[in-house]
Amino acid sequence: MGSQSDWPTMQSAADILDAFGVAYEARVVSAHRTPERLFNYAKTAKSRGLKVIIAGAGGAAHLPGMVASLTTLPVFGVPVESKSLKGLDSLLSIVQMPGGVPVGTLAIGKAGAKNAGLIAASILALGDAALDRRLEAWRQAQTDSVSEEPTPE
Ligand code: RP5
Repeated sequence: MGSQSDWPTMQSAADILDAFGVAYEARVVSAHRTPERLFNYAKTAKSRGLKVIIAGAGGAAHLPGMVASLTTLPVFGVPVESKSLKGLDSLLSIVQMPGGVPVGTLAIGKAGAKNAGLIAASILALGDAALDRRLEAWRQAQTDSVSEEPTPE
C-alpha cells in the first residue's frame, strides 16, 4: 500500500488471506515518497517467490500501475477512498491503464480490498487443491447465510 493510512482499508485483503491460510506480506511502498523502495520491491517480487501483488493506493494512485510496469506478476489495484473525492480519483487513476500494462482494478475501499484478497486466493487455488476446497466451502457458506425473506428490523 502507498501509505500507513491505507492499512485500515487494505486490512480487509489481509483478513481474507488469513482466513484462507494464504501466506502474504504487507508493506508500505509509496510510488512518490519511496520510489526506490517501489522499484526494488516490484523488481524482486517474482524472484522472492511472490505470486500475486495487491496494490492499494489513494488519490493520485499511481502505485498499482508503477508496480505492474516493473513485473509480469498479476497486479490488482485497490482504490482507497480519498478524503476530497471519495476515491473516485483513486479509481480513475488505477483503472485507466494504457493497453499493454495490465492492472486488475477492484471496487473503491474495503469491498475492493476484500475482493482483491479473494481473487488472489482464487489464482493461487489454481495450483492448490486444498485451497480451492476452502474457497468453495467459503462461497457455499456465504450462499447459505442469505435468507430468502428479510428479518424484521
Ligand atoms: C497515497 O496518498 C496513499 O496511497 C494514500 O492513500 C494517500 C494519502 O497518503 P497519506 O498522506 O495519508 O500518507 O499515496
